[in-house]
Parts: sequence; C-alpha cells; structure tokens
Amino acid sequence: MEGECRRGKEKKRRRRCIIFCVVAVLLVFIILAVVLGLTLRGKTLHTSDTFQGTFIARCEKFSGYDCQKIWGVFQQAYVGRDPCNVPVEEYNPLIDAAPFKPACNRMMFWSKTKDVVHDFTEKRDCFGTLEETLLGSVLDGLTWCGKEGSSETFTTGCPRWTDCENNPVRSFWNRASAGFADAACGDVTAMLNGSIPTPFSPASIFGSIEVKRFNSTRVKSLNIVLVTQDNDVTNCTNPSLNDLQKELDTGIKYNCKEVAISQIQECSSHPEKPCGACW
Ligand code: N1C
Repeated sequence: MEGECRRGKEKKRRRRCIIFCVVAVLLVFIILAVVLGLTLRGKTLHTSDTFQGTFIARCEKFSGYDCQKIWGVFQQAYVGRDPCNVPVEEYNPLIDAAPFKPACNRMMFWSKTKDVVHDFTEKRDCFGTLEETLLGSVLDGLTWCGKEGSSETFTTGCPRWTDCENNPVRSFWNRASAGFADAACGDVTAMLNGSIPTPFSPASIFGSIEVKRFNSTRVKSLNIVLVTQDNDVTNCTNPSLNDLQKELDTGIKYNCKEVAISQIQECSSHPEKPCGACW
C-alpha cells in the first residue's frame, strides 16, 4: 500500500518534470526567434541606411528589373576613378540597362521649378518627370563618388556640382536627361520659373541638353508653362524665351503660357478634374 502510494507520487513528479521541460524548451525557442527576428530587422534597416541600400530599395519599387545587376552596372561608371574624371559616356551601360520608355504627350521637363513640378506630378497622374523613371527616382537627391585605388562608394567628400565638370553626379544627370529628352514625343511640356529674371538658362540641363535633343520627327510641340507668383515681372515675352525658341529644332511648335502657382496648386488638389483643365 505504502509502495503503491510512493510509485503514484513518483509518476506525478515525472509528469510535472516532463511538462516543465517542454515549456522551458518552448520558451527558449520563442526567445531565440524574437532575438533573431529583431537582429535581422536591425540589419535590413541598417543596409537601407547606406547608399547601396537606398539604391536597391528604391529600385525594387519598379517590377521587372534586376536591381542587383543595375547596381553593379551603375558602380562601373565611377568606382575606383578620380571623382573629377567621370565623363557622361561612362553611364551609357546604365542607361542601356534601364532604358527610358517614351510616354508621348505626357512628358514633363523643368528648370528651377523642381518643387512645384513634383508636388503637381505626385498628386496628379497627368505627366511624368525623369524622377519618376527608375534611374531618376533611384538617384534623386543623392550624392556619390569613387576614389582612385578604392572599390567603395563614398557619399561625403565628393566634388560639388560646380567643382569640376566631370563629377559623377553631374555626369549622371547630364546623361540621364539626354536619354529622357531623346525619348520625348508628341506634345512636350516644361515648367519654367517666372519669378527669376531669366527663366530659360542656356547653362541649365534643360537649356544645354534637353531642348537641343528634342527631335522634330518625334516631338510635335514644346509647351512652356511659366510658373508665376503675385507681382512677378517676368512673362512669356522674356528675352530668354526667344533664345529657347532659337534652340528648338525647326518643325517643333512652340507655345508659352503664364500660369499662377496658385492655379497649379489648386489643380494638384483636385485629382478628379481632367488634366487639360489645369492651364
Ligand atoms: O539644370 P536644370 O534644372 O535645368 O535641370 C532640369 C532638367 C529637368 O527637365 C530634368 O529632366 O534636367 C533633368 N534633371 C533632373 O531630372 C534632376 N533631378 C534632380 C536635372 N537635374 C536634376 N536633379 C538635380 O537638380 C541635379 O542634381 C541638379 O543639381 C539640379 C538641376 O536643377 P535645375 O538647375 O533647376
């Protein structure tokens, strides 16, 4: 009787021990999983903080592209080179890896009006800018360069825009803008700044590259939207706009319209209105 009682207690103890062990093992697994999850998340957050991480993350928003391959082709243009000796042609393979697709009648160019243009194009699906293409969006707002004898990408200590002509950032925008303008077709729109004395500057990318590359066999007209603010003195009769017309390929029709910034903002806030009614 006493022996049976002892055996019963022993059984209960063993069962409790097994339950305890199972719970303990489960707990250890859960803790491990949580710790592993957190460290991995920390790692991805960390990589997207880096230049390459930003490039890949922005690129992956576009489907159908091999972003690792595009990153590799991009790096070839400037890595290991003197950051004042990266000619525009170095980006040819990059443009070939992610070519610009023509979107006739919907292409938007700009000069000195970046903020108002993007506020408008982000809210309304009427026009597309270079920054909405894969390459434009991936590199918008970034600075990068290489160094002789190094295989790294640097984001600080790079030449500024005006320090030297052939710097990696400037050459990229020159090459990308040329490719984007080559793709232009139909009726093309450009927003220029009516609050400055010379809305068309021949030294700007728009003036020195894009306008010159519009081809009359593809582009029907160039429609300038001169963005104006209260009390602006600049209008469509501005002499710099005559220089613009002279640069245009014969056969491309030219139009200019002064449009108040308030009207553009009003149009941005009414996505239901047809695009043609904006100006
Ligand atoms: O020199 P800009 O303008 O006339 O260049 C604008 C013109 C646009 O039509 C774009 O298609 O050239 C293209 N372009 C960009 O898309 C772009 N994104 C960001 C040119 N430059 C671009 N950037 C940066 O803005 C670039 O680093 C350079 O410094 C400015 C050019 O702006 P701008 O003088 O107002």
